[in-house]
Amino acid sequence: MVRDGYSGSASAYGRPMPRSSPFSPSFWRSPLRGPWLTSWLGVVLLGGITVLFVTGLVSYAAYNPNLSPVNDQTPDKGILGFYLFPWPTDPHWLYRLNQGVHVTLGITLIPVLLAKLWSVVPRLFTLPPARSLAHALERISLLLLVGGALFEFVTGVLNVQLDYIFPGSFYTLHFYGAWVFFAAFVAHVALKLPMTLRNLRQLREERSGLVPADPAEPTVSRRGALWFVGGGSLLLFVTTVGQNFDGALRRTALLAPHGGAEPGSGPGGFQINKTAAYAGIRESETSAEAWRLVVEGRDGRRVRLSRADLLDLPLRSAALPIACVEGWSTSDQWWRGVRLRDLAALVGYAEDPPDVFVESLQRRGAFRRSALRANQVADSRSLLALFVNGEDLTPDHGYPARVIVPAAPGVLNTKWVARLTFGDL
Ligand code: HEM
Ligand SMILES: Nc1nc2c(c(=O)[nH]1)N[C@H]1C(S)=C(S)[C@@H](COP(=O)(O)O)O[C@H]1N2
Ligand SMILES: [Mo]
Repeated sequence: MVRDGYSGSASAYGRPMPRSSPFSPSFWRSPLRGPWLTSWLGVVLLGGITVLFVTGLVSYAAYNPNLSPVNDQTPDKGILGFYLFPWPTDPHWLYRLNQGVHVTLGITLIPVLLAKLWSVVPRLFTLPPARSLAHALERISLLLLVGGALFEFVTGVLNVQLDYIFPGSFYTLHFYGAWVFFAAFVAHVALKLPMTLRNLRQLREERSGLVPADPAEPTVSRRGALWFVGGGSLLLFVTTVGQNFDGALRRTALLAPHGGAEPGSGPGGFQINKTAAYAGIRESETSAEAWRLVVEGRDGRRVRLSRADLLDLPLRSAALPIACVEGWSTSDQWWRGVRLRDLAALVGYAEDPPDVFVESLQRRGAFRRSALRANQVADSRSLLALFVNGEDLTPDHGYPARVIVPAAPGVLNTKWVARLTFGDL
């Protein structure tokens, strides 16, 4: 048996491994394995995972986590938050685009990731596990790379499909996991890029431990295998991307999370995240007699407004989408209500409106409170909406009143609002 010093671990214990053992190089027989396939899959992942990492970090910034603890799922991030910036309100579809790309691309890359792992799986079996300190370090970096990739993809998919199964902790796990995985990824790319580029340029493949010692008969060409992987990705893409649109296109999103409330048709017929029933909102608390909005501001100024009082204030319109961190979004809906900056003016902030802390009627649940930054309050399209698409908000979309802010993640568009506290946070 040839010992190539790398995958030739079969003889490391001085006796050959039986062919039935995955630690034996002759166990892996697919003639498709080799640096050409691995390099092509690697190049696709290089582009795709870089975009995933960037859109993921941007998604965290979009919450304005440094503004208030209620916006921050990862308060112990330390220097990993170095890049955070005040989230803008333009263009108004910014979060919709960012999160649509993040989730759709992540799902589309699953076949590529699995194919990449398949293409290098013989390398994951080496005995002894580490031959030297350098080799041990390299093995640990591969563990972080492969483990990190699987962890990020699995937690991401579980979150969008099972609807916050790890409430709160998902964001934290996915955020820290992204840094560990990406660090290992950068190291891996730095080590493999020269070889990748040579493999893609040359016709003759480099000598590589991936080429099987004892190849089986091919049943499909390498190009065929790449098309197969690409076809899988395409299938996932066309059954996912529709969740960012309405109507017939949305119905193509077979993989989008369902089982939630059906939005139905009519003015309120767009996707609902949590229903009023789920959030424990009772009709008795939202009625004209019962519901009051409390607005607090400078020097303890405080007003209580009924829905009728709000209707007497100047009403403004804005066409804005709902874009959820889970990767679904709606097209622009036509909202109508009172500008947040006009409400700030009622409690002593006639100029330069400050930040605002928003509280819902909802008593439990992670999204019952949120904080908006001064630039978001100041934007004339930021509303306490009372109507959507020409009619009263439906109970599930936040009746009697909800926040809607351009470019912000859905989470910050608090429904069933009960109190607004203006002031620097
Ligand atoms: C999710 C991301 C990735 C994972 C989980 C992954 C995993 C792996 C693993 C476990 C190996 C075997 C390691 C070894 O024995 O040295 C490997 C080899 C390799 N990877 Fe990656 N990789 C990823 C991304 C990439 C990228 C982005 C590139 C290209 C820039 C790339 C190019 C290569 C090459 C050329 C090899 C060596 C093939 C050979 O030795 O013949 N990989 N990869
Ligand atoms: N009070 C309250 N507001 C909330 C939520 C919630 O659970 N409770 N969910 C938020 C999330 S995560 C999203 S994506 C949007 C969804 O709004 P929609 O159901 O009207 O589409 O509402 C946000 N506002
Ligand atoms: Mo959301």
